[in-house]
Amino acid sequence: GNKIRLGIIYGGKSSEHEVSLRTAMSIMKAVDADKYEIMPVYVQLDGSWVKGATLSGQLPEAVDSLRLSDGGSQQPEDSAEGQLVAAVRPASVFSIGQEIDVIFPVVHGPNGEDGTIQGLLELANIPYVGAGVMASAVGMDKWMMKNVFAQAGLPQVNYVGVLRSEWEQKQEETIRQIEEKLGYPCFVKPANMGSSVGVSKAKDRDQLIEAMNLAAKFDRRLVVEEAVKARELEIGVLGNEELLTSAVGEVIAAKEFYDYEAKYKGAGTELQIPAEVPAHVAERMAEMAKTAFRALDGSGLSRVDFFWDEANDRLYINEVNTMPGFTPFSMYPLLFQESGISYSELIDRLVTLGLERHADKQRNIVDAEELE
Ligand code: G1L
Repeated sequence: GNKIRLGIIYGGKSSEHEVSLRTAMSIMKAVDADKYEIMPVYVQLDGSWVKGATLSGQLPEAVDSLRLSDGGSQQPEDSAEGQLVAAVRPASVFSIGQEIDVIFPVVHGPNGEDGTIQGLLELANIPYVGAGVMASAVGMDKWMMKNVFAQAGLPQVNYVGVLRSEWEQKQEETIRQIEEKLGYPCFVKPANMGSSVGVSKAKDRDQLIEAMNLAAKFDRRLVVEEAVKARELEIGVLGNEELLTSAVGEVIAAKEFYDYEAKYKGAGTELQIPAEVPAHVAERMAEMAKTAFRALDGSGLSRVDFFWDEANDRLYINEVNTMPGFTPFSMYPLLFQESGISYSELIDRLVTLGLERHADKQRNIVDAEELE
């Protein structure tokens, strides 16, 4: 039969550009060439888009060959790598949509706010893999995510949301509120960052002020959390309506906390899969992860992160990641590998789930006149 035409949007303006390139490469290599045709769409560091020639069979060998460039022309031309490339506008997904069946978005929104790429794909009516606009946006905003968890009755560590303007205008009052509700040590985080940029731990008032000032450089919405002494456990969720959960993994950080370096450079962290935890902990995690996924209205996949206070057997949900690390060596794919689903099967299933979610959306009446 006909091959599935899979678009991959990768690169992007964000700090995760290189991670995105490596992820896109892994996906391209893993898919079955008899089943898929790949159309690469590279978002350059400056935000401009370049569409590559369709790949079927012969795949690029090196990540560098994915750094498509163009002569600034809108016409297709031969690139240095001998591939046909063309500069395109983000809005040209509207025409790309004619040439592909489903898109795998491996890129954060141009402003680091998620849901933007998904919104573009919604407008273009193109099926895509993973979370929709709302789940992507909420999953990117730690403050909003905590509000959603609270509403769903999920246990989480105490937190305080602070606006940058509040911090700047009412510093003393804010400090008093944080000390009263949380005390020390606590974590201060910008609400919007996918990674751990701008995050720090405060052990006293001076450190809190420093941490707040740092986080306020990255977002106008800040979250302060109680720091609990706990193990960091993670689980994968796969599905749209019917959800599968994976084995449980543990992140063992050698550093003071799971920081940007550790998370992205792999320095000082170790993944333990499966985690050595009692069955009742894994079972509770699976239930809570599905509750969280549904509360956010996730689709396709999510990695759900927890804190487990072993001494008191307390489990707290930390966050849902709708765009988790996704190379074959990342936690999410490794968790499903442990559960018997290989990397390429995972991609197959995600593509199918994206197509199913799109078909389900097509059922909706969007114009009341259609009823008449
Ligand atoms: F499309 C999926 F499956 F939803 C998806 C998209 C993006 C899964 C995982 C990711 N991950 C990334 O894009 C990243 C971790 C490389 C950040 Cl740029």
